[in-house]
Amino acid sequence: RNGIVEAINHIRKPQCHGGWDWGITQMITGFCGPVKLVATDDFRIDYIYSDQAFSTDYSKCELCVYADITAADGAKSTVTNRFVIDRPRLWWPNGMGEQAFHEVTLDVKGRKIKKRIGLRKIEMVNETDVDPVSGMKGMSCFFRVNGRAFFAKGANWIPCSAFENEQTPARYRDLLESAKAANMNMIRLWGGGQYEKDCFYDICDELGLLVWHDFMFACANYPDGPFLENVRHEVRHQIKRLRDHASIALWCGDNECRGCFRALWDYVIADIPYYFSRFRKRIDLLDAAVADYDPARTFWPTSPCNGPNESGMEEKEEKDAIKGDLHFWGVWHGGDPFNRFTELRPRFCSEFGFQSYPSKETCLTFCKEGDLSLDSPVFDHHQKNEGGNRRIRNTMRRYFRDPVDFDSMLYLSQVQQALAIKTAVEAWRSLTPWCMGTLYWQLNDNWPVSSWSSIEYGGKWKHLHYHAKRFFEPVAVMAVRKTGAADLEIWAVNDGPEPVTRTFTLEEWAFDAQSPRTVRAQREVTLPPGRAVQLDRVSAGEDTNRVFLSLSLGSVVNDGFFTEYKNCALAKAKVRVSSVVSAPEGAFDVTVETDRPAFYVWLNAAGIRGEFSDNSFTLLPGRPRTVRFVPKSRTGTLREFSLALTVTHLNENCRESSSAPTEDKGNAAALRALGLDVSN
Ligand code: BMA
Repeated sequence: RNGIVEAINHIRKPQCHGGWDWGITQMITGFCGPVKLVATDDFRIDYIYSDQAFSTDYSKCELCVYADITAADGAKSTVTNRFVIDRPRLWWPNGMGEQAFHEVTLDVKGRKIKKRIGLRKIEMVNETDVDPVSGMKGMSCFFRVNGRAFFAKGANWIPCSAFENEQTPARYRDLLESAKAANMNMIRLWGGGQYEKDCFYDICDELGLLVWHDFMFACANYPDGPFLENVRHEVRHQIKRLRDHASIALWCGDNECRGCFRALWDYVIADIPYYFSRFRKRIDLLDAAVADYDPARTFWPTSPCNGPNESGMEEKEEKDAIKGDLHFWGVWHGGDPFNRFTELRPRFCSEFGFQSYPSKETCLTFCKEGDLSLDSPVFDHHQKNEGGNRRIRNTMRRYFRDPVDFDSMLYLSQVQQALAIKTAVEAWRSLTPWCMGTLYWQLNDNWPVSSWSSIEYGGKWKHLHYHAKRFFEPVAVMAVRKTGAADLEIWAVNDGPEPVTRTFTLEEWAFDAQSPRTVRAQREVTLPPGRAVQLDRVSAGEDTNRVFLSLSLGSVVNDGFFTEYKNCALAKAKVRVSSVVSAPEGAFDVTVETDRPAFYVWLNAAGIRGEFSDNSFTLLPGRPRTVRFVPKSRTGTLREFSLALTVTHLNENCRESSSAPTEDKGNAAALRALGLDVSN
């Protein structure tokens, strides 16, 4: 659990070293990163940083570069130079344009230092408004880059390894490239971890991944007094060190330090005004540091909060989803069903998550075959959230029939995690532009563990990561099933700056069919930029457990279910790999086909590092799919790859039910005939 090491909040080191609900307790101590002792009788360059100011149409940028210099006798000075850049090439986040850089060279007495700078203006927009649904006063929470508002799509980042020597540039690059490959444009650097190594920010700049940057405080009650004096030096250094990274979107005071007051400590509840005033002192100090050392960036007091003023830092309740950022843990910690996500109207959800197990390959890095059981001590040791395994298992009963064996348990846990997060993101993207951000918890792990991550320790993508790639597509189509509704709402969203026209197709399929039962719609639709549009509303009538919808919008596909999978009469599909051929650069093209609709079709090349271009998808009869496997390390032969390749799908992993599905339509029709309500 969090904070096993008592009073870790009094030590300025990554707070998760003291234990976290996904992390090993590992109080490593010592220098972090390279250490140099440099002798000089001349001077030292402490920091180089810059300010950017744009003309209203972005045709001019005034760049002011500063260098803080300390002479050998200790005298300090700041050297300044000003440049005006006409028609600057701008830096944009992933999916919005290029990541252009300018090189700044500082030359002091022949000692040259080069720095790469991205020119761009980033703003956090907080304007009061009224929720058209509840009539309550809300406050927007979205980012604008170079004058363009955009939907933030991404995940939370924790340290990429619990072991300092494993935090290699290759590991950073692999994880961040995976984030970009999943159409993300923002990463939240979470406050219980560490101010990251330079390579993290360099890669984020290069890939166009914006960083919501917490200061490193999390889920604790921090001291005031001399402790804060120490903090002042820390944040001054970090801000000056990092502020020139184009990727940093804002500075945030901490993770959940305000939110924890009631949740964690009785002694705090007994005197909230006192503890709030202490919290406030730290937040004020951080606020002032940002104003002094990086005035162009927004300071966000704590995540989550309603906004950047004192009243915004009141305790956040669920009704406050309509103001500022939100951490929503009703699903998972609260045990709520997945469609609870559809009941909220968040402006920017910066945390929400659902756990799964790692793949068998990753489990076998810490477990023997014989210990592959939820109750074995070693497997349980790699689950740090109390009751986590129970919650995964109980949730499975809500949505799926029993897994057939332990491998299926691992598979289903990843499928249900993907389903949970997909439900949330699609519902919230359908609220665009009311909602303008979803950052799920969490991108990565810091050791092999059962957790909320979409990428396993070692880099392997879980089902969720493939779904993220699809649910974060810039132009997306989705079926939203709201709590209590029998109908599916079909929505489309276009994140780009221009309207787009695509062919929208809506087919209804029976689970045992070989072709669609009906094509309910097929038409050209034009989607305006930055606003979700409802395309249809579909009811399955009496057939909720016999049919599903297949949606497509141009090349983007999705599907819609009217009820839980366990209620559906899924067919015994025969999915087979029909061909494997070598592709350029050591890749392989794999074609799969099926005789009946198959869901969460999962390709795996055990023991070969690499990812498929798509995976965990729906496969329809008569529509073979070809996906490319790109290896990440040594390329195997076609034979080796083919031997390692396996394919499975949902129905193969669930126990068949000999009884009728639980929502028996014959029965429901009979009840309806008697005039009884069958909706519950
Ligand atoms: C969030 C995070 C972490 C934690 C996660 C899952 O609130 O900020 O503290 O790991 O929940 O419990």
